[in-house]
Amino acid sequence: MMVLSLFLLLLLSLQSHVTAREITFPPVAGISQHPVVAHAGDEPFDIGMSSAFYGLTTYANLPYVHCLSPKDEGVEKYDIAILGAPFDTAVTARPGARFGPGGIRRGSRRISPEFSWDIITGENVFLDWAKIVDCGDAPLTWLDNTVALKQLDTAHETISSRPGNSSEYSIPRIITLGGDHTTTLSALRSTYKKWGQVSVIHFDSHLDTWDPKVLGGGISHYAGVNHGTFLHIAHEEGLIRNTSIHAGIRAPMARPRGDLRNDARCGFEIVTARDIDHIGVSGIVEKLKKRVANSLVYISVDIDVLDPGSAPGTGTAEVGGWTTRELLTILDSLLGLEVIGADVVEVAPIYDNAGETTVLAAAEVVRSLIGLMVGQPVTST
Ligand SMILES: [Mn+2]
Repeated sequence: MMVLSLFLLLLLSLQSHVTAREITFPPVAGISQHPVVAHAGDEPFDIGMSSAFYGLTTYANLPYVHCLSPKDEGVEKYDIAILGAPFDTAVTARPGARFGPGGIRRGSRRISPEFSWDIITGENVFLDWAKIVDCGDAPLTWLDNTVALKQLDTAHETISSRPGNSSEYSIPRIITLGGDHTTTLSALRSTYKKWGQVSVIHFDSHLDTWDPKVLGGGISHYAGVNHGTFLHIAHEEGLIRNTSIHAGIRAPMARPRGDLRNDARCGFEIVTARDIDHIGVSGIVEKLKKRVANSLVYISVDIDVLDPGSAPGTGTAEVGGWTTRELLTILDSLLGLEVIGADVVEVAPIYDNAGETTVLAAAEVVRSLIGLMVGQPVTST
């Protein structure tokens, strides 16, 4: 009897211990803009502070701001804006990147700005000087690519025309979540209006400087504007400097001499995917930094720069690419460049796997890009 009583007492004490732990749920991950107080037992606790998995999905649980409002009144200021570009009707292989912005946000679901100190860089990019917000997606038609790009041009101009929140930036920076790679053309048109010509660091397995006559077949002007020609067009429009560079190239070409000659004419040098086997990550970083030195930089990351083993969820996958770790190290090592715009494109979640390998990688790439914007020495603007 005595033994049984002691056992019951022990059970009761365990029960009350569990209940007490539930009541005093520790305030960790997650930023709560609108704290919801609930009761577990007798004590109230803030649901928002107990989990990153609540509310509507923004990139990294950042606050949503209606940056695309036609009015200035009532729109919160920001320094770095995340903008989705759900567009995939200018691809040459598999479609699906219109769902990229939603996929990358889903891949970032676990990221909580308050719980993001990075042991590698020693920084929490979200809690530095910059106010970072998610502007949602630009409204883009899927029936007319010319109109869709004009809509995206307008979205970029609207977002970058508002005053920055801090005194560090007079012009807010935008990180675009693609969308197929054609969406970068709108971003470059917008950066040209604000900053003039920029050098592009283009992470991709493909050149994307193809002449529209080669990739598009010269069928029509409309057909020639696509995700494999946008850098050719950016060059023709005078948006980019001739000190640009590709990184991770390995895809097949139509006419090696012609394609490469045209690529050089568009202002690009090439770092191939296999260069990493010869000169390593540090050799690649050195090449990239040297090429764009002393100029403003736009960084475009086509997720197909990664090997399909690291990022299967993309439209035109090419084997023999870099790992996620290699790409993140290269990106983080570019600290010090003046990055005035960036994007992560060609994420097509339909081809991703159950472990969401691609969208998790894309979410981390976005975090590295934010790090370059937050950590860079601000000089001209
Ligand atoms: Mn591309």
